[in-house]
Amino acid sequence: MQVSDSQILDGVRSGDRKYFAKLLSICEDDSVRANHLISNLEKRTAHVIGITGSPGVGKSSIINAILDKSADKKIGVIAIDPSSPFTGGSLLGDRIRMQSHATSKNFFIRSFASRGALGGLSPSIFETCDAFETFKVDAVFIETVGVGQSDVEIANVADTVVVLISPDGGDEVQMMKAGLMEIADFFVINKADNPISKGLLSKLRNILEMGKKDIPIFLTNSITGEGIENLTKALDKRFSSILESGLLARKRQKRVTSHAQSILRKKIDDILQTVKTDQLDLEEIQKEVMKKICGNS
Ligand SMILES: Nc1nc2c(ncn2[C@@H]2O[C@H](COP(=O)(O)OP(=O)(O)O)[C@@H](O)[C@H]2O)c(=O)[nH]1
Ligand SMILES: [Mg+2]
Repeated sequence: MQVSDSQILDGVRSGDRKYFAKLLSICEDDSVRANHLISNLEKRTAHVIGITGSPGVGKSSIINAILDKSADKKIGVIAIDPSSPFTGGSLLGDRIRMQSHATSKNFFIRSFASRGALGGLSPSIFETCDAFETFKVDAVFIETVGVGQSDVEIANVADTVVVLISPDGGDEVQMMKAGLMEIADFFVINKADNPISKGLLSKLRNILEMGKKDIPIFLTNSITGEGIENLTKALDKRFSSILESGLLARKRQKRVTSHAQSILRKKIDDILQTVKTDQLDLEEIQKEVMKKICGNS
């Protein structure tokens, strides 16, 4: 069904989910049109929260548990699925995990492939966040893939980064990448039902004491919901405080640059896809790449 820009604008303004879903699809397929539509809509600042950590740590489950306790809020969820570089297909596991909320009137769950561009976040994540703000949600949760670049780059789009670790992932504290320490605003030890979590907590405390930042640690059980209310209260409190202190405004300013970078990266990636690299003459390949990047002038 072809939907005109004015139909989408009117639909989103009147709070119609159907038209908002259309706007989210446009964010994925056509960033120029998405940005045009978004710029014509009123926005309300939402707390953008990145949830990161290794696969299996409980990222989808914790978002699910937070939604369970947030019936009074309007929330958007963006799940970045691992995608196959060959087919571009994405796994739908996360969507299934959150399915119990998928039909709820106040929650919007969107999962899309990371599309494995040249590292970096897909521009559509920025646009999807902006779109959620035009639909006046209170918060947007972004679940990262849990491996590689998007883990650390989530700090370029989120206002608050929550790093999850769990006791069943081996010695996660030891293995934890330095980058994750730097971007974490909150640490969550999930699967607190596992007795090893207490030891993990003291290990993490020791490590954090040596660092510069004072990062709070939460213990949660995403299955029973234990510890989730503590976490959601702390997230709300942080949102008010970064709004007031001006930190949020500074983060959003930086985000504009990251968004522009992601658009440029995608453009270059698209150009490179069209260059035939199966020919052996490196000089020819180089010339062709430069011609495409610099244009025909
Ligand atoms: N025992 C226990 N299992 C959990 C908890 N949170 C998640 N899980 C389980 O851990 C597995 C991975 O969870 P998932 O949310 O898919 O992890 P993700 O890959 O980080 O999104 C699933 O089988 C969950 O049921 C928890 O707090 N306690
Ligand atoms: Mg998941």
